[in-house]
Amino acid sequence: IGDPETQRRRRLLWLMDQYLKNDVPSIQKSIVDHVEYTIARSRFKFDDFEAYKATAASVRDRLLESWNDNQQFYRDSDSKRVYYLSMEFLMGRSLLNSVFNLGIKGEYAQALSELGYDLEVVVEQERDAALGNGGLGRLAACFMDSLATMNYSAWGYGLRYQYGMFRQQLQDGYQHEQPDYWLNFGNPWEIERVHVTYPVKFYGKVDEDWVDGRKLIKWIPDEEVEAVAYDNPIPGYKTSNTINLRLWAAKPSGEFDLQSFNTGDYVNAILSKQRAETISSVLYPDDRTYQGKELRLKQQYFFVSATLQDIIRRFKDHHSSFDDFPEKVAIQLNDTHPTIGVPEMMRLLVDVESLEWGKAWAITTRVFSVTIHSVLPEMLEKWPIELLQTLLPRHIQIIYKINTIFLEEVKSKFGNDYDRLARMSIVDEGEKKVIKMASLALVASHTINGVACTHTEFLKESVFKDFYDLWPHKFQNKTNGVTQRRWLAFCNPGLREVLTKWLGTESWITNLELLTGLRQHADDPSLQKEWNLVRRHNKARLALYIEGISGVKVSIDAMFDVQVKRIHEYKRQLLNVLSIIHRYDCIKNMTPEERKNVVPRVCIIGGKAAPGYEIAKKIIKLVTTIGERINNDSDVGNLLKVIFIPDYNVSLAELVIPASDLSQHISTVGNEASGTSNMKFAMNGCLLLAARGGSNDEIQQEIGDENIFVFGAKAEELGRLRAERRKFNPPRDFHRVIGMIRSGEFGHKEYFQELCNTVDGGDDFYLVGNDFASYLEAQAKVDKTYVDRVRWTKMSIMSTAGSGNFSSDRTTREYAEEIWGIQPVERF
Ligand code: 4GP
Repeated sequence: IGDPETQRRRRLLWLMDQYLKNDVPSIQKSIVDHVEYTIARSRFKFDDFEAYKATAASVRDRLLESWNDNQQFYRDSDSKRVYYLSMEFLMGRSLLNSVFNLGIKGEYAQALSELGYDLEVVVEQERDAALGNGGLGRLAACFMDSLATMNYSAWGYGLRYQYGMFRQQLQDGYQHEQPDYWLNFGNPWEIERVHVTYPVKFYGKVDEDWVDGRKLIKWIPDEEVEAVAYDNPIPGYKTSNTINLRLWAAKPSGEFDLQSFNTGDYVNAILSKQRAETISSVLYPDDRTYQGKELRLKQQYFFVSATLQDIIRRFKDHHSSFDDFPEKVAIQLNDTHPTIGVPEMMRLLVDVESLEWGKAWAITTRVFSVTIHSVLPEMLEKWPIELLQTLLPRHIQIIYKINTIFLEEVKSKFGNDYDRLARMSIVDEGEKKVIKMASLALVASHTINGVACTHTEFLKESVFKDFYDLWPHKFQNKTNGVTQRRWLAFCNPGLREVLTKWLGTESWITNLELLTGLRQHADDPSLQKEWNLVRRHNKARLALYIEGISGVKVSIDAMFDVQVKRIHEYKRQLLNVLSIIHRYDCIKNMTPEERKNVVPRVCIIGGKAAPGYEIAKKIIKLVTTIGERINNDSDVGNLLKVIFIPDYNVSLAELVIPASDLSQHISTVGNEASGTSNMKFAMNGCLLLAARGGSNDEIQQEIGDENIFVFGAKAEELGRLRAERRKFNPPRDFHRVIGMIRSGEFGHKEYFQELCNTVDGGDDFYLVGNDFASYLEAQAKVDKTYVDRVRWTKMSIMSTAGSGNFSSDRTTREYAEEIWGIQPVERF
């Protein structure tokens, strides 16, 4: 009955109804179907990896439905969207996160178990999507989860690197980098959009032409590649809002074929086309250091050009005039990496869409905002003008024009203050002319934010002071946060149960502030008992893992003392290692009777060093070297173990964080913009040993001075201590420990000299010697507290209770309300 169209729709709805049920038999059927029809294995015989692939495909089916409906809903409602542009997304694994968010974890576990598979084993088959270095990339991933969960209309944009973050292997205790072939066995979570492609052009020259009294500028590029979209559905927790992360891959373009293929050198012509793919092939593994490599700039431009063409195309589907563009589009730049998008936006609006410059600029500056994640001015990107001129000849013209108009504005406010003009100019006219990308981002953005209170204050008072004087209204703080779904509810199921029981609700999973409700129970012996049971269980899991990778048996009665993060001098893993050596030395010099009072510790360190960062690599070797010695010293036994966990990544973090008693966030004061792992540890009831600065300060405020171990120099002392560091004489213990390394006590005498020089002999830039005494004092306090189990447990509960503010739900809500001007839009 009904017209053919109605009949067709009815049929489709009926079919759909048959398809995506979430009861156990339907799930089993869909898994087995995928075994048979997607991966072409026999349903009677498939291994755990194949079970993973089939399960992932089955979960993806379920994601796609709401994802498709969602995109349709966004289109129809035409509400304002935020586009989050990031060169890095450190997503980790998707399977467990997806079934949890969709509320079907129990069903999948049962479905698999009845088929003879264990969900816990199956999820371990998944390779991490490691398209990021560290904090910045993981923050972007947490934001995606929060934006989806809170029903924001949001898209992420990034690059689909074929090689993600390198895999770290240890050979004889030295770091070796192995390529991360993460796409080798296929990525079941992505959808290749063969029809969503854009040309991206490079090099060539700019021609001018006069048509009807109007100057027409024409960029004649001589290289073209194609950007192909790969979509990754991101489900929110308990909502139908499934947002999109669109990653671009570079492919050879079909254009320009004639010329190259007429040369007669057919094979070379093909090979040169194939090189197009290198643009998106590899993630640069140097976090926080700017390298100035041409390929990196190509990646940046490739990324933003495809993204902006896509955004504009989507806008034009519904709108005929650009006047509404800022009402419909907000673009967030995750650090300065996508800043070349500013001149690209101007080029698209002026050269392609024929808007007048002033109008295009008014639109651009209402759309862009930027987050800064760094502290040191030398980390800010600067691109040589020559390079830009060759690679993007039209863009450099646009940058010059932006700069000229901008400097006029500065002059009109501050007069001919040439020093100020030179400092603020986007073009640095020094010996080697460069473009300062941060300045360009600041000029074009309506809002600039730092990532923790002290960091934002620092930006205003120091690196960007001139800009702050000019535009104080542009600066905002947005303290980072992390998603409590992945980082608490899913990775720590034991604690999740306890929290839900004692808070009387599961709502903390979307409203983390509710954790404060734990405070009133912190002294309750039965909560303390349940708390510690969960913690011991988590520690036992980690102990098993450690034994598996190192053969070292660790006691779960010992304190698990953890420092996991990228290896950097400013993060001061060396301070930790020196104190471990000091601890070892003390134990060695004790009588057996005295040793009875030592609090046993397992010191766990993990993290990758950038491949060219020699000092960081030496730090890793020092950890493994002293580990070798200490772990095999029978005088020491269980009193001290030192473990280096290789290839630290998101999945390992999910194992390590819930099992940690103490975690170290000890970057030199004023050098860590924010820090986010401290939030994850605190949430999971781990106590923090923290230097001042960044988000440590805010965590301390929330959880209370008495529940955290803070040490070291204060922010206001930094300048003086640095200036006077060559005169500073570190304590005796410091010299003794350095002396032990230098004299070859642990072997590799020559190899470690250079590392010792970085903190000993005058130039201790990161103030390791200065903070050593105060750090040891804090460590002694940690030991003393650990033996008082009731007190320690209370502090642990109070850490969780005080973490409510550090959810990325709170952070993204602040961005949405105060920067992007968008509201949640829920589809029912
Ligand atoms: C990091 C900062 O070093 C860290 O303090 C901050 O928590 C994180 O960004 C997120 O805001 N920066 C990077 C980077 O990872 O590559 O610059």
